[in-house]
Amino acid sequence: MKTAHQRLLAWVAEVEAMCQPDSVEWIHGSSIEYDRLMQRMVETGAATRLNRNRRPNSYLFRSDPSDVARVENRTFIACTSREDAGPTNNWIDPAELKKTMTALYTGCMKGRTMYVIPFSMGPIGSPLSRIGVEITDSPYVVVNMQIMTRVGERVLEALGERGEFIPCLHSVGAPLADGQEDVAWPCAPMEQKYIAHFPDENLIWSYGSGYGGNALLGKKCLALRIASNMARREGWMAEHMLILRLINPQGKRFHLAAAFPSACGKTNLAMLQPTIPGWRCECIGDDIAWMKIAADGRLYAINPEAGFFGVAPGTSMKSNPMAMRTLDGNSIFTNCALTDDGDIWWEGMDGPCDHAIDWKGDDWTPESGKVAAHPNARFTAPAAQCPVICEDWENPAGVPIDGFIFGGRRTQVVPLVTEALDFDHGVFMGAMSASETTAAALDVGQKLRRDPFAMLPFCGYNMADYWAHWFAMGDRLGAKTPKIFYVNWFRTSRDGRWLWPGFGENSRVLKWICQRIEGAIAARQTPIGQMPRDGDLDLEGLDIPAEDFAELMEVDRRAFNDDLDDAEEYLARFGDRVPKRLRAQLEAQRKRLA
Ligand code: SAT
Ligand code: MN
Repeated sequence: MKTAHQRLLAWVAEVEAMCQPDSVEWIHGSSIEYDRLMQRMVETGAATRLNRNRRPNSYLFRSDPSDVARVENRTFIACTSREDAGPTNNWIDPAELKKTMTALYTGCMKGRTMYVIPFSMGPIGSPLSRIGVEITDSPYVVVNMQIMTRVGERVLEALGERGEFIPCLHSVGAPLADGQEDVAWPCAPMEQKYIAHFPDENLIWSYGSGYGGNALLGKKCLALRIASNMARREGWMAEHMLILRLINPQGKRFHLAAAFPSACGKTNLAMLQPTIPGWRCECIGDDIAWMKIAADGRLYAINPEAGFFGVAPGTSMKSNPMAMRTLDGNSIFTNCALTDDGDIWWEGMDGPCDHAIDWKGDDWTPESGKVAAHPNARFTAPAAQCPVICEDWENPAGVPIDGFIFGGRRTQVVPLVTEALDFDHGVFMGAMSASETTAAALDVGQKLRRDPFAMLPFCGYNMADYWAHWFAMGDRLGAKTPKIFYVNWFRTSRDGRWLWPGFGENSRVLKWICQRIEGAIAARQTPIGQMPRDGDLDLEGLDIPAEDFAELMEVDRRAFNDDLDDAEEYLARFGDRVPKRLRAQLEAQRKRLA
């Protein structure tokens, strides 16, 4: 591989000496190389090629049943002082963690190939982009990185001889003894898994897991945990947000960035098909936004990724037709079911399935009494294949953000849509966000948890300092701060029915949001923020009983007051690092609710 980058070459040599792979391969980023890797994995049994007539150039992988999602309890922020990681992150002293992990890494790639993947987060050449180099012994990681990021020679070219890169070391943690046969999905036991971040030196070390955000290190590890640290130091923002462009019937464009926790519908919203006449929606990103203030004083966002790593179950022509069409080919499926005609299937996909091989490789029928696809089964697909991808999705300058949306999965209490009274109040809304947990993380149980800005598992430093950073960005943006909204698509009635149809119908809420951004419409002030006046939300053609709609928009003062008590307790965990402005917002909300 042609690079004269001495620091990179030295790091690769150092890792090779420590991990002792059988061979080293640099990833060039060509399709021939991709096909060759896939072919090899089909031969070893790690991958299944899907029926070419149904889904060309697509493959299915089954993970080890113990390695199916991010492991938050094994994810560490190893900065010098524990306080800088804050109470929401797991902390280990960096020297100690390096010692532990060096022992694990020593000889860990025996019997395997070590791949070196130069990758760019963001369009190559954008001032907002950052370069990383992932070393991994997992060919599955390589092919996923090839879809999720821009990889290979063009990245090395951009890096030059002295460019900055973020070293990302990954191993599945399963060395092979001489002659030992490999398994389809090698990984290490839970107590040996470490997803480690060293923010003081922009370094990522991951060991023991081959799945998703634990292993595709450009995504959560670099683009969120490390980037959030860099963004704070350098005055920009790295957020767990989708980015979309809405176009109203007059052709006016609005750019919205929305933060929801994992598996709460970011991909669906990012590819939404508006049900209201004349409105169009285009996708820019479905998971991560990097945002910077440009010369005109406004906030511009890029999607640092090049693909979608989306939750498969529940994705259908009804819930997300644009995602389904994105998956027509050139895609990777993990832990989905394999149908008799060599295609994939999952719960919630259009049409039933009578027989399949389930995600564990076992025979499955609807009578089996278990799911065919794992709840956190994923698809990996190139963003460029999305039929509604925005023409500006790779614009190096990004798109100007008009509004932020926060939200989560709340079956109770939180109404359909609220607008913050001002930017500070919006930061309060974001900071106090809570959501019912999903299958995206393996070890968090099923409960309601606070997930500030949907960044709980992804903020690479003290969350209280992160809130302060939001206030600081607001101050710098001044009159050009995006408006802030809070939505909840998931509220149910007292008898357990969904109160809102969701999916494409969410365009009705987005329309109101755009009208508010334009200043085209007034709103009704409530103790928790601005809400649509009667008749302002476009419900034409929807058949929602008036009582249901009233329940959907209900602001239960008692419940919100109780929530503030809980919020105060939550804030106490952060001690005096909590920004005074956040506490002031809490007090103001209490007064309004009184
Ligand atoms: O596995 S990932 O972390 O990439 C997906 C998610 O949990 O959002
Ligand atoms: Mn995510």
